[in-house]
Amino acid sequence: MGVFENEETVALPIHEVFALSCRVLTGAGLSTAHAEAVARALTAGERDECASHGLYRLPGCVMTMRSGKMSLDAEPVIEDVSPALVRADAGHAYSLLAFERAAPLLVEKAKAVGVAALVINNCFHFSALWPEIEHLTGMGVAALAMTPSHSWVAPAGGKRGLLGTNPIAFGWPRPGAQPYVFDFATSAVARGDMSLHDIAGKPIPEGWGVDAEGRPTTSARAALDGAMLTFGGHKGSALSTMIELMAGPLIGDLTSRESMAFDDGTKAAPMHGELILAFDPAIMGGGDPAANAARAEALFSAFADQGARLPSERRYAARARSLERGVRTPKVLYDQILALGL
Ligand code: NDP
Ligand code: PYC
Repeated sequence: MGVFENEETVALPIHEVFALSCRVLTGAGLSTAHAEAVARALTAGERDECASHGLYRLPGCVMTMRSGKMSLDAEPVIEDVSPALVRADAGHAYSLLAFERAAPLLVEKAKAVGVAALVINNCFHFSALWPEIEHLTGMGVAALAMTPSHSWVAPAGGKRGLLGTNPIAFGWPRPGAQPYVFDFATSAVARGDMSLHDIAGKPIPEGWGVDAEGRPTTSARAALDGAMLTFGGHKGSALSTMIELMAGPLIGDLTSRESMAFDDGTKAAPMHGELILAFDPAIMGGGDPAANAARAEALFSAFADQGARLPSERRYAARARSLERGVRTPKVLYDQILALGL
């Protein structure tokens, strides 16, 4: 429950999270195919207790749809560019359907040539990356994904928004076990989490943001109005810049600053591109994939040996709980969804 610990909640079975999301999205005019792809992502986020990218996003999705900038029904156009490259043009619709439609060709290519890339262009992007990464590890490949956002984040040494919250996610398929997956913003925290602190009226830790004058702040509102900070100082700043370049100009799409200019004050989700790479362990590892996989497992076991946990272990535990008992959504967020009247 995170920042809403001890607040009133509403109990929902998982299938109702999906149904509610579909109802709201189609009620606001989104095509069924897009609505179901978006609802799958929101339901996964709620199920895995990733509050910043679960049901909380639904009002923002509707706001984006009403911005006048988005296509509510564009069919993704998938192009087989070369033996190792797939391009999906989302046509100014949400990114998720484009990913789902292009993923089989990406994996087919990775399994044919060892490594392949999926470029998604012209997409509105609001989702966590781990559902896509898990989709790909489930098809037997290792995967790396990245995307810019809006220019809310100051570079190390600066105090004004320039970079996005720019998430990067990686997944490693594990025979007989849930995949190793990490997925995090290159800002100290996702903007969604900062906004949840604002809604809950909770202070933020030092190091998450600065106010409009560039002074350190523990007020979520002041940091949202000022600038967010990167994680790890200059290291997060450089990683974030790499994401701007690799999932921006490299793939012929917008940087976070350009996405913010495109938005022009409508407060819609960022609109830009996404880069996803897939690696086939059988081809890349040479002779003995089973031995390579076993060496990876030895690395993972050594975490537990010293009491450390792997990224995604919290998520997988939350998933098991939610599948058994349903989810508990903070009432304040549920009420925001009902207030849409859809
Ligand atoms: P966190 O800082 O919470 O980091 C999340 C990652 O770190 C998860 O993989 C998490 O695993 C892992 N992790 C956390 N604590 C530990 C620990 N003690 N030991 C090992 N691993 C740990 O998340 P962020 O706020 O940075 O990002 C949250 C989400 O926001 C991401 O899913 C990201 O994709 C999304 N996002 C999307 C953007 C977009 O433009 N589309 C922009 C920015 C963020 P676990 O989940 O199991 O705790
Ligand atoms: O939480 O930083 C964020 C975010 C940006 C776009 C989608 N999520």
